[in-house]
Amino acid sequence: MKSVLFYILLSFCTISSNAQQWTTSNQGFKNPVLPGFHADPSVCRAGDDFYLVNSTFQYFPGVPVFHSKDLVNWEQVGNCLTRPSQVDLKGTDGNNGIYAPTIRYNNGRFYMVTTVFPSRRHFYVWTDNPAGEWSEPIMIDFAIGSCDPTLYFEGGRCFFLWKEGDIKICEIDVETGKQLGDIHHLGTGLGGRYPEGPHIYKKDGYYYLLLAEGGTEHGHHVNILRSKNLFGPYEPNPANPILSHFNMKMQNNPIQGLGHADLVQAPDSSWWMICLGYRTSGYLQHVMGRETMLAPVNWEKGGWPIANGDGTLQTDMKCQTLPLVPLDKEPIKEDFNYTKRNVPMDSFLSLGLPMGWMCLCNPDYTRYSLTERKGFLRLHPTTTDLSATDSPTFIARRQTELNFTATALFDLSHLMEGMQTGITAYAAPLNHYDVLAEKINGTIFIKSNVRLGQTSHSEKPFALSGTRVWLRITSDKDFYYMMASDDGINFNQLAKMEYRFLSTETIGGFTGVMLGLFTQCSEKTNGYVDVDWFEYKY
Ligand code: 6LW
Repeated sequence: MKSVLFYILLSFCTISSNAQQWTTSNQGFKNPVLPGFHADPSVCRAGDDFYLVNSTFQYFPGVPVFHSKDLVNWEQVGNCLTRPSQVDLKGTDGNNGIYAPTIRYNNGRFYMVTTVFPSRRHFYVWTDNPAGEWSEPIMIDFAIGSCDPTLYFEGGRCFFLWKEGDIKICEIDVETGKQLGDIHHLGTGLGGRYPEGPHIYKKDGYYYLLLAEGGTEHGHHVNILRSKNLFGPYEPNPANPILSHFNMKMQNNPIQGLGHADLVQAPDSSWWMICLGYRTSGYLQHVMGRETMLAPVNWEKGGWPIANGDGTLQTDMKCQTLPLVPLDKEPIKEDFNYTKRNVPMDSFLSLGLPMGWMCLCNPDYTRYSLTERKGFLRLHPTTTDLSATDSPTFIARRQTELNFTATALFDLSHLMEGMQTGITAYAAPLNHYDVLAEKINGTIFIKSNVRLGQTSHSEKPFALSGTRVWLRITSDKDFYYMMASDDGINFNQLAKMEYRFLSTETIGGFTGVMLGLFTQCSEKTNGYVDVDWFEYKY
């Protein structure tokens, strides 16, 4: 009897350990693990710590660095590109700037490799402390073109892979970025459009080549190939694609466009996939950009990796996770207190802003201050306005949920004639919904402004009697509502606009809606505005 019981118990344990990712008794997690515009994720592990980076295009500082112990809870600890000397973003928009990065850890050192558009120059930066400043860029001079570089380290050697028509690989000197040896061609995957986002992993005597195909839209998917030789030929997994929502089963799932993945092994030897996808609203359109998702991977010895059982994933993931290490909840209200950081003056982080706030292109730091008036964000205007493909006085954070309310309290005591300031749901220079204050002939007016391509429309200006105003943008997933209040209690709706005119499907580009604070002026002035706080509720 004892031995029967023993075998029942043993077989139960074997089943549950083989299928440890798929049992129902586990805590689960929610996708996306990084909501809002967190595109092109790449992940690496150093000891018990995971680090993740994303592309940032025209935004500065570039390439946020996130840290996690469990792959589910991520905290931004820094940025790879904090100094203008590292990257020139002048004149970039959501189709340009910093494209897909890869992060890798080798021999105590972290590397982040990426491409800057429109010059299409590949470069990498390195650090021994991912939460600190990263090196000046090391340029890859022999491979100019296209995008999606990655690094593969083996036995003290470093290989650079990138997409340029097909997937190419070449050994480099990691100290200098110089070419060592010939360029080898690894093919174009399985014939889907835009084979890209390559990464190499070695496991059980095979080199595995992970590739995204289908373009970053609805047809996006992930394939995997393998070879006994790093330079190929690579044979495809018969079960490709290993990740895709471009199928009938997932046609009504809110998550679409799954692709651009990276794999990582946890200290307990479980495998995980990080990838991008986006949450659509009606009409298969999305406004929040491409977001970072997580899937468990079952990867048997000598076999192919299987992502979440059938290559699909859910917002509500019912699987076992690593032991969860939850973070403090992000504050709903940003009070704009200065955070002192031990960084050089030319680092954006010296401004002392909370992580996650970004400017456009290479900002002039003197226009942003948390120290000129304690507890306030002071914004100095410029004649470069929000519709310029340049660096207006604009600072923003990501929209992370379809239903949200963002409110900011402005002190307009120093708003000068010809100045405007406000809050905006910003998708691109010619696609943003604003609520703003402006001074005309000594009177402050509050109004909504909607920019839709070549059309600009303003609604319902009202005269403000004091110098304080609460400006608000809220969304119920179908519409954005632009609102204002002179007492912080009663809000007037000034305009309502469809969300889909800010969607990627309408305007193109690779980013998502940012919620920003801005100021601008028709001619040079010494006026400024102080923002007391910014609140984001969802
Ligand atoms: C990126 C490519 C992609 O370079 O979109 O989804 C491009 N994947 O890999 C821009 O993010």
